[in-house]
Amino acid sequence: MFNCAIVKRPCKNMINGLTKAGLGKPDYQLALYQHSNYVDALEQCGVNVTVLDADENFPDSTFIEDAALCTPKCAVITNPGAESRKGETDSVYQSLQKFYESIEFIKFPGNLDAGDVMMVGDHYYIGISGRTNKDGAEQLITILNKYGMTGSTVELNSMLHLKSGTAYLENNFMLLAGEFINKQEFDKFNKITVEPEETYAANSIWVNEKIIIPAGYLKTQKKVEDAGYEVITVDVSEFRKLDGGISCLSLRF
Ligand code: CIR
Repeated sequence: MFNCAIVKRPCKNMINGLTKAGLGKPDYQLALYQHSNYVDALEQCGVNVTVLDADENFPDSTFIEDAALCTPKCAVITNPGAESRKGETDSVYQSLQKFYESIEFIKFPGNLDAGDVMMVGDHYYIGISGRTNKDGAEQLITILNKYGMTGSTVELNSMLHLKSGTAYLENNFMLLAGEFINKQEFDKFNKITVEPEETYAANSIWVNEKIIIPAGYLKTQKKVEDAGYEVITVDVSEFRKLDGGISCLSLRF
């Protein structure tokens, strides 16, 4: 059960965010509109949403998920792998102090984007990616162990983050796309596989028994509904242009 979420409004400078999508620059006004629909969707799931102000110094800062990992026992401020994103953690640290007594930090030479971390109960899968290195993953596993939780690593080949292609939907269901479909680590889950043309829809989230998925991915939506879930869709096309989406836009705890 999540009671809280934190989001950060996109800044005008988001049009200069990091991307490999090749889908053109986001439309800022449309992004703002989509972001407020996203907040509405979280509220429909029963969470209290804190909205942080936009920060023009950090084009990618609306993808707040990467700056911290929120567990039931502690928060972990990350050390984002992209140079332009490292300073995003300051404001996230400040806001998490209101919610957490225990806050830990990933430190140099460890890099970690929390978009690479997937929570499955007390266990956390950590993607080793272009953004998260082994040192960062080892630091996180040591922190998790300190609080009675565990972690293990998953190697990535081509996706940006682990949760670009995976989502744990609770009740043993896992949504999987592309390179993750055949990963043996995930064989013990009931796999809901995403068709190649809908890969982007794997970036979805479970929030209090509802699943928020990007609008326009009808095959995935149907598969998730057939698994017994109520689905809420949100159009996040402008965030997709920056390789981000539904999970990247919030911290949930
Ligand atoms: C980046 O490249 O860092 C951003 N443009 C997108 C981050 C997406 N975050 C995520 O998948 N957790």
